Amino acid sequence: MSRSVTFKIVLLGEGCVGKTSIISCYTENSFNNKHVETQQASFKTKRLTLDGRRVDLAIWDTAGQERFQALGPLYYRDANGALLVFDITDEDSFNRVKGWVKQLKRMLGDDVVLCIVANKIDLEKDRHVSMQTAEEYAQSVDAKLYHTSAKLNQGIGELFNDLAARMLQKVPSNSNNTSTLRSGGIPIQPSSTTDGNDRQKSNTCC
Ligand SMILES: Nc1nc2c(ncn2[C@@H]2O[C@H](COP(=O)(O)OP(=O)(O)O)[C@@H](O)[C@H]2O)c(=O)[nH]1
Ligand SMILES: [Mg+2]
Repeated sequence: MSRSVTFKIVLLGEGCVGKTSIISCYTENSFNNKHVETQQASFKTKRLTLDGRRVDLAIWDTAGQERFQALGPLYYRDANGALLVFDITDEDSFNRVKGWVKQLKRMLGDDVVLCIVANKIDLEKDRHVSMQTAEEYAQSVDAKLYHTSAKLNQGIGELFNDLAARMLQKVPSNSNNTSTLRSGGIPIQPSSTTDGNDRQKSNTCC
């Protein structure tokens, strides 16, 4: 097998849309009904094999700074992919995604692979953002739309697999880069499903 590649993925979106839940669902196969506020930016890793190539994903979660629209440049820096998450029952959270996309493009240009994630599809009966509205918006910013439920583990594996494949497409096939691929990146040393920081405080909201 050729050498592995590591991609940095960042999650962005309003508080309580399900960012942490999506990561837990994907990396730990777990779901918590309570909102747990992350105290510091942290990342989890996941290893997968795509087209015979080992891919390590470093998946970054915010530390609640989204409340102040104040994610620092370190959070975005060298990200290969970004998930812009909204809650389909909350129109505000969808509108906020537009601001995050602008900020992201300002910080990273057009190189980053964008995914708009419509989460909580298990709450279809309370939907306030139509699929068509979300689809039209995603197309307008050159992003792909995904439909997920972290609660029911729907669409999550597909989302990360597809994102990994899209990021991999941007890598030259003869590349043997073993760390992050964006130029000037901080190498991320992968370890399987580890916390960058797991200091968390139980704190319900929503
Ligand atoms: N019904 C439903 N609830 C979800 C889903 N994903 C997250 N939640 C709930 O939404 C709340 C906020 O989730 P959390 O992951 O903490 O959001 P974050 O602030 O964006 O990280 C918690 O109560 C979760 O249990 C989902 O797919 N469906
Ligand atoms: Mg969170």
